[in-house]
Amino acid sequence: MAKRVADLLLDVLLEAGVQRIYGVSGDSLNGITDSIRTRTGIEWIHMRHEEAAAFAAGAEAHLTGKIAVCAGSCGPGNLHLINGLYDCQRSRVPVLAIAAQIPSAELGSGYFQETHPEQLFTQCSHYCELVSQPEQMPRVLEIAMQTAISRRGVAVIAVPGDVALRDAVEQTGRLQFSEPRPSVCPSDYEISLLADLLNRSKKITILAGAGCAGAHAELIALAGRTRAPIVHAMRGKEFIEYDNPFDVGMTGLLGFSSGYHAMMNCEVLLMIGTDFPYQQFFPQDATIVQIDLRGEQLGRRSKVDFGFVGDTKTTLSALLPRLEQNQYETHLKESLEQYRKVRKSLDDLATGDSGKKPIHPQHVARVLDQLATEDAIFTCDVGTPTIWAARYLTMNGKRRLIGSFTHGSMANALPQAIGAQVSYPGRQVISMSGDGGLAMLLGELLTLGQHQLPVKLIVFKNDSLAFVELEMKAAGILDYATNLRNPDFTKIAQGAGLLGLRADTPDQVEPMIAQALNHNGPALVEVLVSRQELSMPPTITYEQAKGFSLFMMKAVFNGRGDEIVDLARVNLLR
Ligand SMILES: Cc1cc2nc3c(=O)[nH]c(=O)nc-3n(C[C@H](O)[C@H](O)[C@H](O)COP(=O)(O)OP(=O)(O)OC[C@H]3O[C@@H](n4cnc5c(N)ncnc54)[C@H](O)[C@@H]3O)c2cc1C
Ligand SMILES: Cc1ncc(C[n+]2csc(CCOP(=O)(O)OP(=O)(O)O)c2C)c(N)n1
Ligand SMILES: [Mg+2]
Repeated sequence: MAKRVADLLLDVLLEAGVQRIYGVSGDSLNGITDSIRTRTGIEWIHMRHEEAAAFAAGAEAHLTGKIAVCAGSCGPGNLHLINGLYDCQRSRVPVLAIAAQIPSAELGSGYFQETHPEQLFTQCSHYCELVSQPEQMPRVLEIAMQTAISRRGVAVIAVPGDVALRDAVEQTGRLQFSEPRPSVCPSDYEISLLADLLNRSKKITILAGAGCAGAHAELIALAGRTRAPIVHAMRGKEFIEYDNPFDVGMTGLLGFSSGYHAMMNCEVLLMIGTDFPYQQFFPQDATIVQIDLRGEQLGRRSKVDFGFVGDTKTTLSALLPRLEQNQYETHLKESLEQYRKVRKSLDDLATGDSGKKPIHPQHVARVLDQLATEDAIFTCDVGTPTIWAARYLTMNGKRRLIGSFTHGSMANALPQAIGAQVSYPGRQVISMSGDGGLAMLLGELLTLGQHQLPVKLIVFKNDSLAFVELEMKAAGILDYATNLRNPDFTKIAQGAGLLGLRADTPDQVEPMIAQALNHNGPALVEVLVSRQELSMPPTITYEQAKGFSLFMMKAVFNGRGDEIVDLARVNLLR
């Protein structure tokens, strides 16, 4: 039988090491799914929503560093991919999306399910092209893959169902896709400029991000030489926080006051591989130096006095021999002491009194951290689970942490956990889910059951969109539209073929989580956590404080005194 365009597409994917495609099938994808059916070495991962397929592919790409693939059928099928693909694009993970298209002869007629993926996906991809005739395959696919790998992001190919079923013209595809790994170093002159500046400075703070992955030793050596506390941005947590005697925590609204003050009190702020987005957390008077692989990132978030283009490992390796030992210890000592105190106060919140409600979410996160394996993969939903993950999960160089940190989409944790578990069947995968987030892509519980993926879901059941409630309080708006009337998630889990458990009281938290983690299959634990658990920013601005008291007054005027008592009981009287 002649090779079809779809077969050639699969040949190229297999050659590139792709082991699976996440998606939901459909008429226009028939050529592709049929070609997968006849092969070994590549698997169709049947999801329940294409958005989840894109999130799952993104998690695979994040963890493996290799290109991952998702697919959606024409029109609504691939339109559903978009939010997940936005997340992949913004997180800079290499993902190929196959957007099936309506029959090519119908294009432009307003046909059933007609959309124009080449236009729809341009914002969330580096490359997006229609394969309108067999001659374009495999070249367009190869360019798409090379672009996703090289520019680290999304590439989309739109393939009409009939084109996929036509005979291929070419018979073979490209055999390898190079991942560029050049060593990028600022010029010799720039390195001496930077060394001179650091050698002249006393109070130096490092703000490090995900761009420090793979350069842990160099970063620690730099901090040792410059006696600089290291503040990390959220996406850098998994690469920077562990084995780090200079760690003073994160900054930002979810950060630690020690991270905040270390940045605000320095003379020189050295930003390395970070795109930390919040301008108000940058110092006004310090000299700011930024090192990033991408020149266009320089000065994006704050004024920058010196910007250097380089990869972290190469740049720090070139810099270190030129650095003198900073003799000024006070800044580092003070920052570390402040960190010790704030860490203790956060740890003090992560407790539970036996039998006494409510369960504090910090306690749940702490127990998870203690019981999870050495190389567990955590995912956390946007919402308060992101806070608990940032503050209570301990990274160790083997554990991983994925969220929707840049795009900030709800409902990311479960589909990302699916991608993680499929890619690493032997590792423990834990989804820290919000009750709002879980409900948003609830159908993916069925994917766990269908593929028997032993993901462990810990649901922070606070019967609200708590993060939004917190934002409303801080802005002085009375909370509204945040209430959730929740189902019994344990029953839903059981119906989907999962072990379903509930922790009602603090003393049930540990045994229930332990049971779920030890269960040989997918499991869900719903934990009834307190709703009003404040996660105050490291520094409370006048506006925020004003907003907060305004909330109190509005609540009293509206006769919601109960809630204020609740707030006080949970947060102030603990
Ligand atoms: C609800 C919510 C609240 C949040 N609150 C906070 C908060 O309080 N604090 C916080 O920190 N974050 C917070 N975040 C996350 C935040 O939005 C950002 O995603 C995060 O701060 C960015 O982390 P990063 O700088 O490490 O990573 P990225 O944004 O991914 O930046 C990495 C940078 O490194 C560069 N790079 C990549 N490779 C290299 C290399 N080899 N060498 C040099 N440079 C390289 C890239 O070009 C990029 O500029 C929150 C997210 C959510 C969803
Ligand atoms: C798709 C999407 N819709 C809305 C939001 C706004 N938002 C951010 S956090 C959040 C609440 C999340 O609720 P839940 O998952 O229950 O977590 P909680 O904060 O209650 O722990 C909402 C609605 C968003 N980030 N993404
Ligand atoms: Mg909630």
